[in-house]
Amino acid sequence: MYNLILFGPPGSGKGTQAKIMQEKFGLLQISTGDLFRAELGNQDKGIEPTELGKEARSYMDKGQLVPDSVTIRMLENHVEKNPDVPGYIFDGFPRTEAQAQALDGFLEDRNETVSDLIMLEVDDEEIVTRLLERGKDSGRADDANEEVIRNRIEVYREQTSPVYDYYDAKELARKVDGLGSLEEVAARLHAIIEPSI
Ligand code: B4P
Repeated sequence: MYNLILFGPPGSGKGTQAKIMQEKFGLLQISTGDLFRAELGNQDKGIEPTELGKEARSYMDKGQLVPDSVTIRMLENHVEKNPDVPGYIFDGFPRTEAQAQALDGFLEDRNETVSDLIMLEVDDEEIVTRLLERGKDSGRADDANEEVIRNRIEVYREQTSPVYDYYDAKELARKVDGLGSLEEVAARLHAIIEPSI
């Protein structure tokens, strides 16, 4: 079982690259952001939000993190529903040290471990440019204005970046340049993970 944490600031290309890796290697992408968005409903299509979605929205729209207890439970449920895969790509999870400890404990109970954490490095101005561009047609409130995007970057620096140090202390963390074309970034990532799958 190969368990990859794809890490990095918002807009660094985690979701984009996880989809490419899922296609190429058969690993299952689990994006906590996508799982939350699936709970938010869709007003235009008359789809009501779930109770979880209502709670998540109040945090997501401001660029804040959804509380750990909600996020961890949702992640575990999703892994348990999808057991027959060669491994997982955790995309956007863990985002706090408490989530990292919960993931380690959860995997340990299944006699598994995190295999690698790879951080995509992208500077703040590139992040803002990418997310404002995506916000033009994504319909995502958290991509729609620069203030919320900069808050997400701040939350990443304060609450999420310690997760890198947590796995670095276990000698599982490494960094990859996230700038360049999708293909260039993908080639850098695949060179690291291919020998381990
Ligand atoms: P996410 O859905 O994880 O949002 P994200 O960080 O913006 O996604 P990602 O980083 O994957 O986007 P990508 O770079 O691929 O989270 C949203 C919110 O959900 C959080 O703010 C939080 O409120 C909540 N949440 C999620 N997980 C949580 C957790 N574990 N705990 C608590 N709360 C949680 O794409 C960005 C754009 O860049 C795209 O338009 C893409 O096309 C473009 N792009 C990608 N690669 C590029 C490249 N090489 N060059 C140019 N553009 C590129």
